Amino acid sequence: MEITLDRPPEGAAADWTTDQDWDRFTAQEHAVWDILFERQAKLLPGRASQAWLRGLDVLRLSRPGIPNFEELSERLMAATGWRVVAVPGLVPDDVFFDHLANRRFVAGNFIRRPDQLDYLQEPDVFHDVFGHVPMLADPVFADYMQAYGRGGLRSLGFGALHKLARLYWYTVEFGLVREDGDLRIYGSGIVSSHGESIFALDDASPNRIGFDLKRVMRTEYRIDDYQQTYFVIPSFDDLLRMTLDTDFAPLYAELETLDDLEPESVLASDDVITHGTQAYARAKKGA
Ligand code: HBI
Ligand code: FE
Repeated sequence: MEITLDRPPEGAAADWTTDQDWDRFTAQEHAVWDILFERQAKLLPGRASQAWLRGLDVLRLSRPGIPNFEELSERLMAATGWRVVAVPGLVPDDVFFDHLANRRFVAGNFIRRPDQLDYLQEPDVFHDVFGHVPMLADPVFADYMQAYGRGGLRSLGFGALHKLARLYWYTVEFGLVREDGDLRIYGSGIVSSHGESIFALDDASPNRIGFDLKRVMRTEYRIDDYQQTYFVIPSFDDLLRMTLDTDFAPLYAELETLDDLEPESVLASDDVITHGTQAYARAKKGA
């Protein structure tokens, strides 16, 4: 796990938000955004979900470069009632969930360096805004994110955050959806990564398995490399309905009695779309 401070740093409010101070970004920082944006905007038609592609329009602001959150929030607010607020970096779980429950998405107030175009662990403004915000312009997904925030706050009372965090990971961050029979990307961690946008759909290495809430919440994940398993939802309506219709208290109790599963595991009960070779993960381990 990343290290998170337990109180807001100097200059941040009690809810950890800060002024985006957009004028402070340098021409080089805006150029990093533009390079990443162009590369991904070219790659994603035909790969990203229709909902994400439609939502990309909210990012077409009056100027190129890192979006100004005030202008962005105005557009997002008109679409779904969400806002984007700036934070210095990772914020504590309860703070994060409280923002989501109130339809505020927290976005990192910094951008990766030009030598980090392909990989960085901390969520920067490119991951947070390019990856997440287009999906927040979709009314159904916007409601799912708010429901997740409310559920997250409740999960803290059950000591079940690490199980619920797997749901976020395998949907919001690394989810695939079936559209017109094909697999499409909607997870922000995939759409904001050039390499994983190709790997997640085309590579023979990872498993692709039909989404099942209990199964997903048993499954560990890796934060340091491409995923070994992707879970596929039938639609965003189904995802929202599954989470709203589930009583999580008994589910958490049941999960306590079940073993956690390795990221690459495949069960006899799984709806297997691709049984991955895991060649990529094995090569990495041997390297
Ligand atoms: N903070 N800035 C930021 N961004 C996140 O995605 C985030 C966070 N704090 C906690 C957190 N995510 C986790 O609780 C979720 O991944 C479940
Ligand atoms: Fe993210």
